[in-house]
Amino acid sequence: MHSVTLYHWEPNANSGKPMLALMEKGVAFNSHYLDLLKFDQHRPEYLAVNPQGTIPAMVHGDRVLTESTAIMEYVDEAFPGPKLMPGDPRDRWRGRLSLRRLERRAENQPLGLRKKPMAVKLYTAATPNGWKTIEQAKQTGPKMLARRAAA
Ligand SMILES: N[C@@H](CCC(=O)N[C@@H](CS)C(=O)NCC(=O)O)C(=O)O
Repeated sequence: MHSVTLYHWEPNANSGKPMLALMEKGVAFNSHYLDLLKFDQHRPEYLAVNPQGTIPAMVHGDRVLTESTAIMEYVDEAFPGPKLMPGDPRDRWRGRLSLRRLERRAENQPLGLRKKPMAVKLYTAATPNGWKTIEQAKQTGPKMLARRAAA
């Protein structure tokens, strides 16, 4: 079977989605961590994988897949293991609706290969005082993630 490599950050909404799908299916994968706050996603090695400079991206054999929801659907169909989507069409609709809502919330955050990693924008929205600079985010971001992981 072809090997699977997942390029991801912390298991937040976008990176966590394909991670969960792979783990639920029992698919072994190589984990390639990119630190958004260090702009790893802008490095030429990664842009050669995904020129959009966003994560997650998954490489399966010679195929590069992007877009977290589409990756989940691919994982569900391409690998054996428990079905991730329910059999009943109404339940599938409900599942797709939840994912679409999640995507819309993420899409409302401006994307930013360009100047600021999206993580900074997201956490700016999520923290009471907001992060005004990338430096601030770098200082408090890892602590916030550690707190979240410990919770
Ligand atoms: N719609 C895409 C969004 C991917 C995305 O924007 N990911 C963020 C991290 S959660 C990112 O890579 N941001 C990098 C940046 O903005 O520089 C998906 O669902 O995969």
